[in-house]
Amino acid sequence: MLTKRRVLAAATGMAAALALVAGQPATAQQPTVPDQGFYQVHADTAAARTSVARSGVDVLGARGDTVEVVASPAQAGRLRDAGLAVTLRGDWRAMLAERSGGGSRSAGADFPAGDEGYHTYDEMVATLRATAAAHPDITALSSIGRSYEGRDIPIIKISDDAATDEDEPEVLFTCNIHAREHLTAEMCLHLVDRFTSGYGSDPTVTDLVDSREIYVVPIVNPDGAVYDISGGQYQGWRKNRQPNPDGTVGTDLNRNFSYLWGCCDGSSTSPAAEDYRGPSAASAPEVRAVQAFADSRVVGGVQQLKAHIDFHSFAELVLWPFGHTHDTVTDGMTQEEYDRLKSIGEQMAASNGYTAEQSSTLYITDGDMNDYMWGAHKVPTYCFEMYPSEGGIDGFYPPDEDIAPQTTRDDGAVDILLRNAG
Ligand code: 0X9
Ligand code: CA
Ligand code: CA
Ligand code: CA
Ligand code: ZN
Repeated sequence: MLTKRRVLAAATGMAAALALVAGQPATAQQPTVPDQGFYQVHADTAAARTSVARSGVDVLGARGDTVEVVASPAQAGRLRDAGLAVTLRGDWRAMLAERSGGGSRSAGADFPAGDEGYHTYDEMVATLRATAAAHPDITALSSIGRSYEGRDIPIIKISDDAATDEDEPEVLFTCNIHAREHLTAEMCLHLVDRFTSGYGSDPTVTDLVDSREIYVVPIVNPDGAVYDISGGQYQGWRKNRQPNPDGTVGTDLNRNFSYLWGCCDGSSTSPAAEDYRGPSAASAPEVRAVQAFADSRVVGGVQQLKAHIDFHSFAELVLWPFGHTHDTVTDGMTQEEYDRLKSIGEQMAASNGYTAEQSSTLYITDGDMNDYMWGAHKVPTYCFEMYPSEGGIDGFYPPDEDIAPQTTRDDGAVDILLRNAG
């Protein structure tokens, strides 16, 4: 696999560089444990995966029995002391640099050379404007609010007679809440393209646009997404860019939502952690914007949103709530509700070939968007972890040639959700 080759190349390059610094041939060098290592951890129960997530490491992805993490030598040692099998796969920084073409980049603030097919934040805004101009009757472009650094968070509505709030099931798609998950922004832009350019020619698209009100937020975390491609290489950034009092930066937006925020040891209180929940529920402006939008769709006491997907990467999973508990039936979830969420989740996974499970089966989280959408608003909601199924650094940065096949792959699943809405 390309992934393995890249990992090896990065690890070898690192050893050689260290050897040069030491003035010795690479062969004389003992393997050096990187400051930030990329590791695979064997964790074959949800409890073990949750304890990995809680250990302070940066969880890149988890699927089956393997959790991929970035860890310091001390963190890796603590995981080993806890009895877990931990395998070093490479130097995270070196792998990021290698994936970014060794620092060479295209002009301006674009993605690294070779990946220009991805949309920057500015390109995303321009694309939405062009789409709205080309399809004025079936689109309405606005913003749900501003990021910490003041960027608009655009939302586009797609429906027949889009300027009018009609009595049709409303469906929300959100993407790129985690900065480095750029493939998801492309997923949302693909939805926008498909449901506008296909209107009037593709019968499925036409029917769904006529009978639904589709809302798409392509980049929930614009500051993080911009930061992640700054400085000449991919940064591996996850959180937003809000400063913390201790000098670190960033809140994990997907731990900052108001429903049972911080309830269940499914997020960190440490500002440096990649899953830092923030100082208080909805302390992040990006989270407040999403929550305010969901609140705004309660019309006459009735929530108009009837379905939602929050796109993430990677692991190829369809996840349904709750994430804060392993219970199926619990406060805010009846057996009937659970069965329906599971049934539609399994139908969508059968369509795109992902694996379907309750989100807590992956690991416990609290304050994520899906628990909020269901817990606070009773909106049937899913987390899609997109391509690839595994992959270390490449997991977040698949080549731009993968955009078209991996976004169209979810068309059938998206249609299932839209048909079942309401
Ligand atoms: O941890 C997350 O926020 C999501 N995974 S990611 O690797 N994209 O960061 C998964 C959230 C789903 N909820 C639970 N697993 N409980
Ligand atoms: Ca390319
Ligand atoms: Ca309409
Ligand atoms: Ca409506
Ligand atoms: Zn994510």
